[in-house]
Amino acid sequence: MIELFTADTPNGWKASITLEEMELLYTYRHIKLSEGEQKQEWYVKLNPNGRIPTIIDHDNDDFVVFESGAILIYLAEKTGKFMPSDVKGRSLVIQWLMFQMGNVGPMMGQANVFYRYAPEKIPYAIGRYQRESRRLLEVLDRRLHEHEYLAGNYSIADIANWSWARGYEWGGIDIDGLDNLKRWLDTIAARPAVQRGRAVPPPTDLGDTGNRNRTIEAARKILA
Ligand SMILES: N[C@@H](CCC(=O)N[C@@H](CS)C(=O)NCC(=O)O)C(=O)O
Repeated sequence: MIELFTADTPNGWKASITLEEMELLYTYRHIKLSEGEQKQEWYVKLNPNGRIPTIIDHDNDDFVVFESGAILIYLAEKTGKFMPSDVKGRSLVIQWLMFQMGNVGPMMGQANVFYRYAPEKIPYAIGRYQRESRRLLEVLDRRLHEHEYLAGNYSIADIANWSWARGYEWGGIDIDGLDNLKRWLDTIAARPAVQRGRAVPPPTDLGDTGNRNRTIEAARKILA
């Protein structure tokens, strides 16, 4: 049994969607980010960075994994699913996974911060992160012009990038003209396991509660 520590945010969904896609048995604990639970001593012992997600694999000597990209690779290697084992196929998946970890997540995250959450609107910062996010989504769009998925068959690289790219509107990033990206966003959104994973945990503060002010308030508490 896997135990997942998560919240209703893109990095959390990456883990819950992957667990659902792989049909792994898991339990989850919702870490209340706006209450600072991720910074409590017991949790920082599991995740030195004090962020979600984290997993404990109780079937593998209670092995702990933090950092969402590392969690996805661990689960793919454990199950043999959603990442090929040949050197080139595996490398392709890791390349597109790293593209998300090092680029799409950080830039779109900052677009959210400066466009939505910052009490002070700084046009230079908003413009910088929105332009950079758009450029990264164009990179995905070009890749998806040639390929149905990012790295061969549907893989953990798609799950990771999708979990962030789907939130373009929240960061004020327009995807006009990115038709390959739109097609891929819709195809993945329609997968039942993705829908189940997106519902873990049910939205309470940060996630898509339908109440945008509540999300902004919760995010501001974390950033303070
Ligand atoms: N690189 C980390 C980033 C994790 C991360 O930033 N998680 C956010 C939620 S999406 C978080 O826990 N934020 C709480 C905080 O900043 O205190 C990963 O991919 O696991």
